[in-house]
Amino acid sequence: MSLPAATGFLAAVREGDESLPLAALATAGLRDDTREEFEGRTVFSGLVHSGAPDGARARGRGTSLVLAGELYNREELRSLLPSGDPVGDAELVLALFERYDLHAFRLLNGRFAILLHAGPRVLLATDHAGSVPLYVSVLPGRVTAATEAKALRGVAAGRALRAGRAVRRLPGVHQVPAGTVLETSLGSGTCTAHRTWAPPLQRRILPEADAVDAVRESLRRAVRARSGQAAPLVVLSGGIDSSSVAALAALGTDGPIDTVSMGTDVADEFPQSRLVAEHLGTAHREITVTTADLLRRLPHAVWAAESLDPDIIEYLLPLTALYLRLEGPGRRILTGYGADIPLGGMHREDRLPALDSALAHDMATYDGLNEMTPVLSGISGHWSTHPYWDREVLDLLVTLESGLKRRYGQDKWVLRAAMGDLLPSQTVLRPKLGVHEGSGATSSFSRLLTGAGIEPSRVHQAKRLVVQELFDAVVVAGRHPDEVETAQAVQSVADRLGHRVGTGS
Ligand code: IOT
Ligand code: MG
Repeated sequence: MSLPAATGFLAAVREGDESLPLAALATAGLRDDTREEFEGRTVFSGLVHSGAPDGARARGRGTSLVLAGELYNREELRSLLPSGDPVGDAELVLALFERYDLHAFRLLNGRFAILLHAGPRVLLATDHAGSVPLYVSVLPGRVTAATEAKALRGVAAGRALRAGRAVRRLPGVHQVPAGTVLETSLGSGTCTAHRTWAPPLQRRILPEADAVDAVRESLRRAVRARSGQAAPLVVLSGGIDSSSVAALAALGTDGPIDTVSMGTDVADEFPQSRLVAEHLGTAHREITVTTADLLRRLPHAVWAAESLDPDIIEYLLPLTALYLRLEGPGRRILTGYGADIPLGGMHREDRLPALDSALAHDMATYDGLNEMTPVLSGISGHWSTHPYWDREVLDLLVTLESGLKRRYGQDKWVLRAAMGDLLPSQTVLRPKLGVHEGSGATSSFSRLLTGAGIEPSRVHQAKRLVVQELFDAVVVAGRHPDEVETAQAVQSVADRLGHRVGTGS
């Protein structure tokens, strides 16, 4: 099977037998709705699946579990249980729960969101990175959870939860934090958060050669665990992050892997990605999106990511546009996303204290941005996964002392050194260019705003307001992004900002 059993869900546990919500998710795929009774409780699960929905569900005595996503340390986990036991990821987690209770979630390295019902307890769990967003609404006697906030818009307003993050203009809807099990008691609706992972604060000292070997080996495992049976597709910019993923995927696959590179009429990284594709012998494609089409996809990026951060939306916009152009059956897509966070790659100066500060800041603030959400590719039926945010890779990269990241005048040195023999030297030495720069997304969005009369000094503020307006349309009001126009949101923000200037307020 090339995709996880389920890529999204809406699930509900009710005391008694009440009417249940419809799973209105943006994630595309086959749908399966199941309703079961457990000792007076009704458990509903609406899945987006890839052909075998039962692989995403597990049942025990008085317990049940639904899982969107997948695990990457299955073998390790299975070694904890009597042999021959669970097959699918959902069954594996439920078996571990029977042994470790909620501490089972501390063992998992994966990309998942889970609802586990065990008698009067309902547990909601995210992976260490919160990479599959999970939202919940809780009232006494009723817990409803979904992998997309918009799916909970029709649910009766839940109570305020200190343990979760409130979602803009969706009363009672909260996002479960990254690396957390939210334990709710069905009868009273009380909630407790248990942290299962936290970003490491300490730094490790390793000799160069050991650090390089450790990075290569952990990334190799992460790529392998994510590659599936068929040849994976790597979204390739020709930078060191995605080129390393492609190189390791090619190394672990018989026959050529697929790569795809996206560009616009104003900017692309085609020559740089072609160089890597030729070097690795991949089946490579180039997809050009016009700037007008790119900007028209802003509502889709917000719809998929449910993020209010304008910088994040700019990173995700070119990827959204690319995924929407990938036709055919659902593909397993590997990206180089996230490497810059633990390696300080967005940081363009030489001083180590500044690099460490940027890193500490980024590791303390990623939660809730939804930049790694699978819904981005899920709206076109694909499944994306990010090896640099594998739990083991991330732990290693974060903790390496910053002198290994910035060394000999290079950024991300330890990664470049680890991949030196698998890639062209030009690629290994290539300086960072963000996807928002390489596609012209940032500059095109800025020009759209200044063209609507917004002062250059207020462009960033205006971007935030445009994203907010789009969020209100496609998430809060539940409109389809095909029916929402970027130009209209821009005009309305320009009017608001212009008006404020005019009235001097
Ligand atoms: P960037 O690293 O440029 O791109 C992320 C991934 O998107 C790449 O590794 C690659 O797999 C894919 N990609 C980029 N450009 C193309 C292209 N033209 N064609 C095909 N695929 C492409 C922003 C960034 O610079 O992305 N993301 C950073 C930082 C996130 C900041 N977040 C935070 N502080 N919380 C990152 O680490 O990826
Ligand atoms: Mg990158």
